[in-house]
Amino acid sequence: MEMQERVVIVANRTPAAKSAGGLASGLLDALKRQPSLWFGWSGELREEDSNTVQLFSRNRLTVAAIPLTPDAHNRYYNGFANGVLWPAFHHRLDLMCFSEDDYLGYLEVNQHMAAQLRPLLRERDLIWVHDYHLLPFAGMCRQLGITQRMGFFLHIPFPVPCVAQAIPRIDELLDAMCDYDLLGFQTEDDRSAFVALCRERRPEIRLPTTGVYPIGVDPHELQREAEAAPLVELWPEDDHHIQGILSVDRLDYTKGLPERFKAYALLLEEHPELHGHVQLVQIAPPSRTDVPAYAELRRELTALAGQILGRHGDLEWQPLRYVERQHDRAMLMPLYRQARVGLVTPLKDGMNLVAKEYVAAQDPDDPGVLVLSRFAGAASQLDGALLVNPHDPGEVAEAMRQALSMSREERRARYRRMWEVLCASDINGWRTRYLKDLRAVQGSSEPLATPLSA
Ligand code: GDG
Repeated sequence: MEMQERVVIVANRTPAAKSAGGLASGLLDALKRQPSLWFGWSGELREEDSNTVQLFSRNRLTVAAIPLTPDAHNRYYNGFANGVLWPAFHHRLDLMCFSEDDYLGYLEVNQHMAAQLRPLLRERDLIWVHDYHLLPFAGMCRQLGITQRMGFFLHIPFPVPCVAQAIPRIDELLDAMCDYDLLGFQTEDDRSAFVALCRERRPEIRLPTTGVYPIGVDPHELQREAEAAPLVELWPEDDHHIQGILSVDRLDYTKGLPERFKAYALLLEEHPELHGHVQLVQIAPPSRTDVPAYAELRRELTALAGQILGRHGDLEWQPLRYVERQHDRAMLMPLYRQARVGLVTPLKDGMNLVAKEYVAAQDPDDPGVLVLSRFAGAASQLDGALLVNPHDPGEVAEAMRQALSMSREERRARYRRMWEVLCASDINGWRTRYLKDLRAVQGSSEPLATPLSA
């Protein structure tokens, strides 16, 4: 009897890890129905015995988790992945901090992971590798004689060529990416930036098949979660009813948090009539706290929050609530539904699932308004949002004002357009389209998928 196909997910972290992040929430939703193996780092740092693989099962998903040594993890994760690739891919060359030693650590961990995965593989596995931590993983697998089909999906943006060329070792990284059979991107801009860079720097290399697969959510399930009675009523409908603006982001410099706070301060400055009637709730759990740029951001943000509270607040009204504690999704969804405005203004973002979750959570009869950065991948799909330049505080403040006063009729019309997009490109479609294309790939270098437009 022929063995059933199995999908093998390879990602930096296994889903056991409790951390805020789009990759885990996006993929876990997608894996409910398929026999699959998820392989990655357990989150555990150990000096010795780094060859142990812990295996456990969750329904149809088996998780294989490996520990890393503190030194390997520091060079691979903090050093190269988050000290070079993350800032550069988000167009923040000023924050990029390269060291040869970190780069070697990055390659070593990729090689180590490939070696640990090899004995777990079966002949009919389809291997689907995720994100910038694992750009050279396919090449390491091929060197070890792993022949199964391998695809890669980049969750973050791909930088435009003039920025990408500044990344040390970019040519080696491009060559390594070309060892995959299928490269998936969030938007057509990302895909074409990759292809343009390869044509410019590696004209002789054979490009793998590339495609565009904007990650989605499960809108119906999120809607159900959002309808649940909220554990917290943020803005009770009493005499002093306050209109809520909600933002939820990992505390990351790509998410545009200081710029957002400045735009909100400007709104309060220019519209004193809103005082007492509006409140911004910012949920921002810290992440990557070992990377220096993140500690600096946290200091800047808490100072700005203090300024807004001190300047505009009074004994009866707090214009801002700033919360670092992480909340799980079931808790978040009813909160999204209470907010008149979902404020999602990253400076650059691969997709941004919070934008899609906010829309999915709304009451169709009386929905809130999404204010969305043009530089989030989600902006290529969600044209019912008020699209803004997050670097322009005046523009963001004006969009907030417009959202707060928008008629119910217009809110409904905008919501309906976005709801249809969420349903037409949901998380299950994302997974099945990608895997179908990975199965079908013949080694052509033509783009396979066109963007699912709004
Ligand atoms: C990367 C790319 C891309 C749950 N509790 C909290 C929280 N969550 C969930 C949210 C959402 C996810 O985490 C955050 O996803 P995003 O897409 O907004 O952002 P990244 O973590 O940067 O994800 C991104 C994504 O991968 C998927 O491809 O869309 O562009 O950067 O599902 O519900 N999030 C926060 N606080 C919580 O307490 N911030």
